[in-house]
Amino acid sequence: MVYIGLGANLGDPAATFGKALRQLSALPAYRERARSSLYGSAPVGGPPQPDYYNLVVAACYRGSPSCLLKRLGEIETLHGRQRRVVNGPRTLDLDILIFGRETVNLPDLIIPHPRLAERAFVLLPLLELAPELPVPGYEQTVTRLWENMDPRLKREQRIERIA
Ligand code: PH2
Ligand code: MG
Ligand code: MG
Repeated sequence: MVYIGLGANLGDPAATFGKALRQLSALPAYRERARSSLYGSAPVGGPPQPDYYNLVVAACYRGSPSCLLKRLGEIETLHGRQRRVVNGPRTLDLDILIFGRETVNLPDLIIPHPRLAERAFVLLPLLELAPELPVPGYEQTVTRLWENMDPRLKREQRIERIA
C-alpha cells in the first residue's frame, strides 16, 4: 500500500482535492483503497500564510516510487502549483508518505517522508487509515509515532477534523 498526503491552502482546497483524487484514480497503475477525513491545520514552517487543508489517501500502485512522484508532479502542475518559496503557500501538494515497505533515498525523493513524525497533519489522518502500520525506517507503528509526538507541536499545529 502507498500513502499519499494531500495539502493545500490556496484556492478551494476541498474542490481541488476532489479533482486531484479523480485524476489519481484515472492512472491505470493506481487504485484507491481508502481516504481519511479532511483536516484543517495551522501552517508548519514557511512564511505567514493561510491555514491548510490536509488529507491522506491509501492506494495500490503498480509502478516505481519515482514514477509515482512524476505523476504526482504532473497533477500538481495541472492545479497551477508554483514553486517559489520553500514551505510557501500552495494550490496543491501531493507527497508520497509511505511506499509499501520501501525506503528511498534519492536527491529528489525521500521515503518515508522525512518530517512525517513531526507533522500532526500527516500522522492524524494516517492514524485513521492504518493505526497498526509499522512505518519503514522508524520501526514504530503509526499509533506509537502519534503517541510519541511532542504535545507542544501537536498544540501548535491546531489540527482539527473538518469533514
Ligand atoms: N505543507 C508544507 C509546509 N507546511 N503545514 C500544514 N499545516 N499542512 C501542510 O500540508 C504543509 C504545511 C510543505 O509541504
Ligand atoms: Mg509537503
Ligand atoms: Mg511536496
